[in-house]
Amino acid sequence: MMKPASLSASVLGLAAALLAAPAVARADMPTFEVVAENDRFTPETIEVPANTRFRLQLTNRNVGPEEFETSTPFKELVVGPGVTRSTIFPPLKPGSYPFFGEFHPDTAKGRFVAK
Ligand SMILES: [Cu+2]
Repeated sequence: MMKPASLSASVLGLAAALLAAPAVARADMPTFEVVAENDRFTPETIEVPANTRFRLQLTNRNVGPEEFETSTPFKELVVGPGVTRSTIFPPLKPGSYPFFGEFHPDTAKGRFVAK
């Protein structure tokens, strides 16, 4: 039987491990940065690892808001001017996945290429 002191130490250790785990997962997740500027996205082609969750981080340097959107998988990310936000994409099979800016559909276009 554990003494109370060692019991609470192991509970604390477990709590610390549970708290640490998501931070490690976040740090390990590949992150791709995109900038919206002059109503376009840079870069326009983003190579991502296939079958791997990844984070998209979007910084909006347009004068107005932008909405980053993909149809497959369906994702929307609305970002106000001067703001950076991120969203997580599910694992993608190898292929090309277009994205566009819903507020500037004629100019803000690009694609993820999963390899
Ligand atoms: Cu939308």
